[in-house]
Amino acid sequence: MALLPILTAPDQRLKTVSLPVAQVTDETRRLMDDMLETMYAAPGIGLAAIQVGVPQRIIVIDLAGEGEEPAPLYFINPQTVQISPETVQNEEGCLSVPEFYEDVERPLTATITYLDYHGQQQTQIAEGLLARCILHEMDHLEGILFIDHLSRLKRSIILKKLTKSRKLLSAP
Ligand code: K1U
Ligand code: ZN
Repeated sequence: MALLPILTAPDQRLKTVSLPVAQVTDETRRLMDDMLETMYAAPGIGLAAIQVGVPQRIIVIDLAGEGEEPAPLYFINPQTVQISPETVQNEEGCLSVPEFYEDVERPLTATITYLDYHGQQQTQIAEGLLARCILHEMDHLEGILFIDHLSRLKRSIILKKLTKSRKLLSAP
């Protein structure tokens, strides 16, 4: 397994619309294993393949808390079949927007279909944090970041700060 570098905004590759996976192969599984290791190391609770520069419709998630058994979830080619009209506002972060946390309004529940680790068709009915995390990661597959749900002013302040800290990090 390998740790992969995570792209950070305003990297334009994060705006890519990812492509469906044609077939779930050992290579797909190796990528998902590496994504999971990268996500645990960050640490985070979710990761989309585009965040490690791979424009494929692949998501990994693990909501297990510290001291709990790992509970990895793998979603390939996820598709929303139902979202609740009821929405909730809650704080989100993103490994591609490091150190910023903001409230985002999202549906309370979501039902999705997807292919699992073995390429089998599955359905997930998600609520609360799992629904939020799945919808956040599915946004990544469309090239959308959580800051795109904020006001233009808030987004531009965050992007300016990220650009500044990136310049400071790359300065000799
Ligand atoms: O970058 C990402 O897409 C991952 C992101 C997922 C997410 C978080 C919160 C709401 C929706 C989606 C993160 O994992 S940010 C880090 C984080 O939330 C966290 C880190 C360590 C422990 C617990 C949470
Ligand atoms: Zn994210």
